[in-house]
Amino acid sequence: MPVASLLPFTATPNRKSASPTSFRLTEKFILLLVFSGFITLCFGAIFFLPDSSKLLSGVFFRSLWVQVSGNEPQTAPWAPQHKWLPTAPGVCSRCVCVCMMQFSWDNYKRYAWGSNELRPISKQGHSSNLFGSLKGATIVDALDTLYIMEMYDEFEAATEWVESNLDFNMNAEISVFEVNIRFVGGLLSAYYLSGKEVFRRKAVELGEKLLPAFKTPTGIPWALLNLKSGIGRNWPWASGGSSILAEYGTLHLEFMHLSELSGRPDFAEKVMNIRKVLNRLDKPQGLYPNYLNPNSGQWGQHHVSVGGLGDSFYEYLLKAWLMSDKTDEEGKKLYYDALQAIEKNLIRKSSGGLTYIAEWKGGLLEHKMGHLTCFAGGMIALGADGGPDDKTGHQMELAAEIARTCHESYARTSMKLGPEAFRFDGGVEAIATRQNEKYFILRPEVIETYMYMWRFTHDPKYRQWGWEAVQALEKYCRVEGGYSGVRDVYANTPNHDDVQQSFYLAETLKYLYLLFSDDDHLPFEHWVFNTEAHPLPVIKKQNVEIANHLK
Ligand code: DMJ
Repeated sequence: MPVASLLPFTATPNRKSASPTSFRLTEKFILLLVFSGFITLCFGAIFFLPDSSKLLSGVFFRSLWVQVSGNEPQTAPWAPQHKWLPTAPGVCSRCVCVCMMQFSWDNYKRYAWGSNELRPISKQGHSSNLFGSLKGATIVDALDTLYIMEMYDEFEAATEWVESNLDFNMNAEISVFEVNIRFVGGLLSAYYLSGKEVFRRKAVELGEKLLPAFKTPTGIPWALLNLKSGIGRNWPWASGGSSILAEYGTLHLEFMHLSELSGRPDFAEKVMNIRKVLNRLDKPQGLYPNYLNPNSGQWGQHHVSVGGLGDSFYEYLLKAWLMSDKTDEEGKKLYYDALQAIEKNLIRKSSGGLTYIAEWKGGLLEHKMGHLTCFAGGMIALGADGGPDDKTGHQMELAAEIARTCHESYARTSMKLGPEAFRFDGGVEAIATRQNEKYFILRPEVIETYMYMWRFTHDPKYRQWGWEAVQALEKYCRVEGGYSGVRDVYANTPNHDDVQQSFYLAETLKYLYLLFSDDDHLPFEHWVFNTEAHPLPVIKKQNVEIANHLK
């Protein structure tokens, strides 16, 4: 409706009795009134709307944006000493995380909808060979983050895409591990959070497609699987045709839930058999080598790591116990025994007082810690109060020391973002020395540890460190078309890798959001996060007892 038609009759230009001047004044005055009324209404709406809707409104959104990113120096100059701390009045840190999610999502939607990931510089879709011709990794990985952040319109659009486009009937060779943690995990969480049947159905359908991977003489699954033919194989680079510990050891949580949701015991049987095979083997110094041959059931090369190739195996032992409502005693024992061996053989303190987790190669230590290894601070904190011999205090200290070391790996770079790996030899501490270890690809592990440490200690430094990461992400990773990794965190200006990883939306932004949220947001008594940060509910003891009773 044109504004003129809203004006009272006295102000219309056709009224002859009014002098031209008085007429112009009256019209201006009324226009001004209408306009200011409109503005007042908008602001009113912003304050009366629920928090999440406020965030998504352009007005609120932009001012936060300027505070965080400092991309408009003329209005709010960003400087390291700037006091935009999470606790500062007027700054809602978790709102900023929603803004970041909105920006990542909108750009993915605009330039790469349906592709696995976004290339934010070239503004097009991207896919790695981990997913074969499977599509939509970012959509499935982001579903629960959208839901948790109350971005319901976006969640609906993602749900529609899953309903109409997510298809597993294709001649595609995929990574069993990656598809399990991102797709099966993402669908399961979306189901448990929203109750939408489509997610349960798709998760079970995809789980069934993964079952042929277990057709090996030992039942230790292949790393790669053709979804159509059901033929599997291992990565050609893996020691003597071995399967990888962090891959076959990171199926447990999702497969237990697939059995729960489908009533089919075979999912659970497959992952319980992995434990049986491992239990039969000798472990050098109580450690688990990263390579295991699925044909012979023997270890490959003796390389042990709590980072890449090993990491989430340990995480899933602990979480299997927690997710079973602490009934899985075997998972518990395996975790605490493994942690004891890790402490004895891999954990060291540098001369500068930084605790780190080294890697072990045939009995020799490599004094290097990966960004991936930094998740261990969170894991150790999560398991600290369940272990034998009342080691809670000791394990919390260890977790805090690892968090501090990982923070140092960020603090000692120009960009205040951590390198892929950092070393404690050759006169350096917590610094990457090799060019090919200086990159940052939007990984979550350090923020994940801050989130766990915050929940367990409420020490404000963890939120402070998380906020530093937010500022660094805004300053160096945010580009016009989304967020990108950087090739060298020690450089002064970013050289972008042009990939917005799906785990940035699934994990990094979710953990940041949870770091700045209250503890009753996905409380740990009820939820366990899979290794891609997809929350899965604890399977309550009484439900299991009822189910057993009904058999
Ligand atoms: C994620 O896909 C998962 O966290 C996995 O366990 C290891 N690495 C990436 C993110 O860095």
